[in-house]
Amino acid sequence: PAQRQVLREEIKALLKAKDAVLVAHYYTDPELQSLAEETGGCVSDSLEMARFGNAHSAQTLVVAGVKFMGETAKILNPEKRVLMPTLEATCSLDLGCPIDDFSAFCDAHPDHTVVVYANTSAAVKARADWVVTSSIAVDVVDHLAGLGEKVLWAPDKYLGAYVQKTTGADMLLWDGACIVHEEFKARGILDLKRQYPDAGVLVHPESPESVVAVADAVGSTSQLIAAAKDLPHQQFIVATDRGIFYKMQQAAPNKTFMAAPTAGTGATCRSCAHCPWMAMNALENLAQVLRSGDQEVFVDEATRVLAMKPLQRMLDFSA
Ligand code: CIZ
Ligand code: SF4
Repeated sequence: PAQRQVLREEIKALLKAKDAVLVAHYYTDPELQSLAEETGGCVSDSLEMARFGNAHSAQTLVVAGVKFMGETAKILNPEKRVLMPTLEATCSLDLGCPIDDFSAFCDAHPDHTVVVYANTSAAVKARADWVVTSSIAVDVVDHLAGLGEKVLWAPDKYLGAYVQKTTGADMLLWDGACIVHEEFKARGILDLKRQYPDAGVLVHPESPESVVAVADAVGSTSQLIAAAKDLPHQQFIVATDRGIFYKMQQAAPNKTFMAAPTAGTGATCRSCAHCPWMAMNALENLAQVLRSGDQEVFVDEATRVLAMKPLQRMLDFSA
């Protein structure tokens, strides 16, 4: 603990010395979330991370999260330096949607408006008409459906199915999934509810439809934190990354939170309610990247200019 404190103090001094601000996702380690809070950075979902980094005056953005979040920061802030604790942290949705296959899919359906989730590479965003996060996916697709547009959606098939069901839009879905949310099981949640009959169930729509069906609230990370505070329940079963418990506990200090059950439990479960890529962010590599300045994010300029358009559309829509 004394050593952690020394490391924290070193990071704080480095952030100041390098004119850098720490932007951390809800799914990162509480150690990083609290450090971002203490140093005037932010802890949030990917939409707010993008907004915060864009508005902040610091010349260096340090993004604790996964690769697409660092790329988004760079696309929006080409003049700033964007560092990540490790460039190795990626996402199964990004990995499952390679640009060549995706581009061919778009070419095959030229009459569709292309809407991609923020959890994609810069190259995939560059091919899209719209970028959305889970907090505004329903609103954007509802808007497009109202204009009579057909939607090609990528990459998360569960979030896509949820948006389709909620809006009634005409949607073609890419076959991708988040390895964390895909593992939650409705049967396990119902079993746990028999033990805690008064518990509310909070579900992120990257989860399978059967899990969404047993929810008391369905929404993005920010929306689930708000629900934890606003719903009358004193206990919650939570179907999203357990990194979120840090902020949920802050929002509702007297309530208790349990991770929703997954199929595989114990040491063999690589992604039980915690993203293995988010988990790559730590105090040690954060300090290291601030000392060395390596692990810098670059996006080639032609891609960046193209990806900027659908991203800006998202920010303008949700402003
Ligand atoms: O699952 C993720 O990576 C999420 C929820 C990202 C985000 O939009 O904050
Ligand atoms: Fe990707 Fe899922 Fe990890 Fe989010 S939690 S970064 S969607 S693998």
